[in-house]
Amino acid sequence: MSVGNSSFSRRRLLAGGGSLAALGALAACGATASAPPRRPEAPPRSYTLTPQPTRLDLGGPAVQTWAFGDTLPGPLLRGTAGDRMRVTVASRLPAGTTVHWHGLPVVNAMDGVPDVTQPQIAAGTPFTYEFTLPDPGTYWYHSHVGVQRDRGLYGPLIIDDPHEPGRYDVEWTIVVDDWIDGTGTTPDRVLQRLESGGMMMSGGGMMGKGSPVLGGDAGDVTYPYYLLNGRAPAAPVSFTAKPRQKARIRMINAGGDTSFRVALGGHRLTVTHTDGYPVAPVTVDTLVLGMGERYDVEVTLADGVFPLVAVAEGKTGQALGVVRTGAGAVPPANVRPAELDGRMLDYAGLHAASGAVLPARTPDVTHDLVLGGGMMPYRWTINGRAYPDDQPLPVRQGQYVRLRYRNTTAMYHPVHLHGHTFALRQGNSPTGPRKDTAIVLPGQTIVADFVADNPGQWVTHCHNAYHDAAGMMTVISYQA
Ligand SMILES: [Cu+2]
Repeated sequence: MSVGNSSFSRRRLLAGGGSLAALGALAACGATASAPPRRPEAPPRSYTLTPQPTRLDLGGPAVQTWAFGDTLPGPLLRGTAGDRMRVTVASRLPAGTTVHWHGLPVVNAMDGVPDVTQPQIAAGTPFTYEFTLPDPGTYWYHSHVGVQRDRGLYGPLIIDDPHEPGRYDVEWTIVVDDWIDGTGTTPDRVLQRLESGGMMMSGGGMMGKGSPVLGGDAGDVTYPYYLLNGRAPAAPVSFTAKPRQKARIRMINAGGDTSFRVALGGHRLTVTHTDGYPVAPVTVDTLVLGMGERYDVEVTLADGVFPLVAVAEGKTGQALGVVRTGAGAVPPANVRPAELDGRMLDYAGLHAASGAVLPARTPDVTHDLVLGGGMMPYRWTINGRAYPDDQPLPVRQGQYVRLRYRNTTAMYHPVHLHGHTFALRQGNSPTGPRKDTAIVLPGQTIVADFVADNPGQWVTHCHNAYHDAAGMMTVISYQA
């Protein structure tokens, strides 16, 4: 496992020419150039999260796991852009933990990465995160220690737009997940088996059937359950509205090793945002949500009962929710709406909305991140190195930075950048979508541009929980 013990690594603090003095200066850098004006009149939105061992009913299966409190997903954290948010993490876990605010460009010391931005939080020693909510959108939070987030340690975080035009009548947030914890094993034991080469012998076969959409292997782990808002398809969550109402559906993939193909039976999906940021609206039948990615879609609801399906792409099984605007029976757990095989969203069809375009510049610095490694041995690398034996990539404040993620492996990787939102550059298009997580298919290179406007030590890593834990992570290191 790449994540160390609970001691705070001085090496990380000092990595890449940074200094303790520079860390001290970070407080002054809290409001980055892109941060909205604070609303000093508003008191901080205060929450307490309690990571703890608990028993959860998943709608049929009951499991012993770790979660924030006793709900899955964890509590919704919500505020308006410009608000301060204060979250006290009071752990009851038998292991150290941290919380990462996925997609939010918070001050570096609040980013929740063990050994990089803070020591792990121990039971009995609460830690308070406080930050300004930057851009509006759909975000989420999760543990950043080892494979803890492949237990139940995740939840949604929504930032409202003070200028939201309110074009929809109802709003639903769905969090999809692959589930194995408490079903006779734990994510830590799954990782141990992968690292000992023993996953091949586990029941059901390891690789599943594969996925043309994902370029081959669909994952390393076979999961017994797929969940939508913490429920197995035998007991799905219902979303109720009236016919002809406009719904905004916010989708978050909290999965450890599974991308989901999402569709709503009887409806098309108008995609309005990805990873928090607006896109030029595009209407599709289905989309694939990689681990860590988010999409917001708008739907004008028909009259009846409709399955909201998230198929485990390239695997066997699905998560299910039910949209209800009229009378009718709950769809069967294995329902397969035809929209799953209709027009699918792809990155080439996504363009940043006019106000969200990151103007292209000649990069001041370009870094190549070669994604390598594989199953035997179970080791995943960036530029040939497995974290924490990585080589940090230097940047300087104010630079226009280009990251080129090149996938030389036989498996896809959803890569995630902390502390910044990049523009995905495609060919000569100047309007690539703004994202913080993007799938890199086998053999593919993606180009992610960002402005270095948030000083600190920021990790970038594969959002497959097992690849991340087996080394596919490095640090974007601001130089003093
Ligand atoms: Cu990966």
